[in-house]
Amino acid sequence: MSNFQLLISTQSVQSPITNSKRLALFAVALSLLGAALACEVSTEAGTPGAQATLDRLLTESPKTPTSVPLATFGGVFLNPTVTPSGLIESTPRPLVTATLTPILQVETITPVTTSLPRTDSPTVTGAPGTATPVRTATRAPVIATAVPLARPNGVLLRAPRRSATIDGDLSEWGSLPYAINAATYKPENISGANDNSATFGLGWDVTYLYVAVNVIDDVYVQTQTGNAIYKGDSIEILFDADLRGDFNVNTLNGDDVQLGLSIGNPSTASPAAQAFIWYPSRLGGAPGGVRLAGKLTSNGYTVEVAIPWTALTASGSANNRYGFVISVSDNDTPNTADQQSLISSVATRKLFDPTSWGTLTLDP
Ligand SMILES: [Ca+2]
Ligand SMILES: [Ca+2]
Ligand SMILES: [Ca+2]
Repeated sequence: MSNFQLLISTQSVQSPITNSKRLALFAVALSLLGAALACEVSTEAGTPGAQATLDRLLTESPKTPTSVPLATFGGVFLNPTVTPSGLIESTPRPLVTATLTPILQVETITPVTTSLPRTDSPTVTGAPGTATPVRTATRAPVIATAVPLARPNGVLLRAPRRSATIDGDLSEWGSLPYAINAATYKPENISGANDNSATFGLGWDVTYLYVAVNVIDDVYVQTQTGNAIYKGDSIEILFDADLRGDFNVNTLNGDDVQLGLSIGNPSTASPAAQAFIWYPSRLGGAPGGVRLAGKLTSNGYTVEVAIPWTALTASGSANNRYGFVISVSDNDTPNTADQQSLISSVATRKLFDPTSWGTLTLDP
């Protein structure tokens, strides 16, 4: 056996080695020694190979971690590394290397769009003013029929639709509604109501205008005929057939009639009862168709007459209106012809001015 020299010295290690490492190196040396002895025993040339292995082990450049077998130590994998001095040094390697990447939880707050409370602008309303009234055209109502006319003289005389028995008896007339008591000629000759006053009533049908007169007269005198009957006790009617057309005409024309009525001498019929038209001249004289009667009474006399509308240049229709005045002449001097006074249904009566007359209407 040749010289065998195991040089294991801690002084040969330049860097400090821990005790555990020394134990490991020592175990490795023992195994190498065993191998050398085995080689020495079996072959002469075995010693240089062991020494070379040991030298190589001690001087070889550090292995890469992957070329060094891993060994466990205390349940911890050792990752042996070779230090620059040639010593193998293990450093514990953790089983799990957790790399905790901090997670930034960025809360993304999505802005919630919420509707703001609605703010309604106050509605501008007009000041509580007063509405301007809208002017609308208002047409005057159209009157289909003419406005009824009435002259402003006396009351409106109404003739009901009726007939009469022309006999001088006024009993069928009842109370006569209208008065004749306005002195229109020589009022100084009128001593009172018993001297000359009267009441009268009217009626009409399609043929006649009916008139009933009750005269209060203290002395009945009538000796005249024709156009002179107005000089005895008698009746006069002024009739305007065209009231509308002549409403403002103050002179006589063709439709204005002056008609006289005399009962004559009712006891002897001499003179006889008669009618006479003075105006218009074309109609002058005794009108045809007049029915006339009268009676003496205890305080005067009666006159009952039916006058044809034709004698009045008019016609009988409901609501017709005419100018109308009735008057009474008085003569109290027997056997004379004298108009001593005149009373009328309207005080305004003037023979030649129709606008001074009253108004007659024919009731339906
Ligand atoms: Ca009669
Ligand atoms: Ca008289
Ligand atoms: Ca008389």
